[in-house]
Amino acid sequence: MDVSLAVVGATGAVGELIRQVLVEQGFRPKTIKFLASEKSVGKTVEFLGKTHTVEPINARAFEGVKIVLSSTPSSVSKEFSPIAAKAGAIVVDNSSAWRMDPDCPLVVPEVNAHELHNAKKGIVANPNCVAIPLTVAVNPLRRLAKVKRIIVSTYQSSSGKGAKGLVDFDAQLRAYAVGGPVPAPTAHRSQLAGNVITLDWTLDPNGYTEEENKVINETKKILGDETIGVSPTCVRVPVRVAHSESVNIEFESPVSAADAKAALASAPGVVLMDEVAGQFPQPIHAAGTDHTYVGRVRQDPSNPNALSLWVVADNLRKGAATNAVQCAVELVKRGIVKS
Ligand code: 11C
Repeated sequence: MDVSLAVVGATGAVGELIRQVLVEQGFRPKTIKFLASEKSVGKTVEFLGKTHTVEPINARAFEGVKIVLSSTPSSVSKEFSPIAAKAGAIVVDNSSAWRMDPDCPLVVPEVNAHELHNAKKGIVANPNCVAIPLTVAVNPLRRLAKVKRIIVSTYQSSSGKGAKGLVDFDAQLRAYAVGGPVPAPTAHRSQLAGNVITLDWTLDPNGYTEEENKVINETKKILGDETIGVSPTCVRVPVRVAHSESVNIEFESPVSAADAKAALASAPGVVLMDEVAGQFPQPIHAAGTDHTYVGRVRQDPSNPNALSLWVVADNLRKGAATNAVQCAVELVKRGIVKS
């Protein structure tokens, strides 16, 4: 992978993991630079045995860079991703700023890598961490029958709020564990220790949270099918890392659980954990890995055309950093980015 890279938002939870995943995936860039907001400029990070000083995000920093892996708040991305693209780079952008822009593909490589060829603005959007494993799990089933509707309830970990979510949750857990007064939440919208929160995101005018609306819109865009109904309920649960999803898929015609399991067993990115009695995916399996674990595949007793399943993936890895690095690898493999 003889291309020059920049990692933007290099000191955030996802930025740190992008650096780690690049190494794990054997990505050996020609050059690499690490950029971050003013408060992190001057810090140092290690990459492949070399120490790099974190540089500020500005137009000059993108000169000669071919791929930018960016994980910043949307406001930063709106300003700097077009600047990086104008300087000649393709930006793989983990924020939600560009996801629904028709000129920016929203890519999960196992599902729609071909869309990488359509980055008209030089920006590839990295999807939401619920939509990524959901589409990895649903896509292989689409060759069995057309998907009509997906009902998904999520069990999302604290780290969806980034490092600040974990700081908040850990402080609450420590107090909760010894029966002490639990400190007021600082990142989550309510106490998470010993609790679940369904309004841990901004509520949009349609009565769904911002997170739920992302799941609706992004799932349709990634699957390339606006006709699929998506009905989500997003919930934060007291887990540090890895999001779980209870998924009910209604097809246009009957699909057996056996056929679904066979399709999932050979699907890219999927680990089917449903073959041994009593085995089922859990966040403790998924955390720290790049797989989408699928289990509890079963017929819906109320609808012969529907199946239920349980999906778990590391939200910081497959739900963010790993997916972005996989996009970068595909950009090079497909010759979209050349050294
Ligand atoms: C959460 N999924 O768990 C969110 C975080 O669309 O990139 C990621 C938000 C996004 O809170």
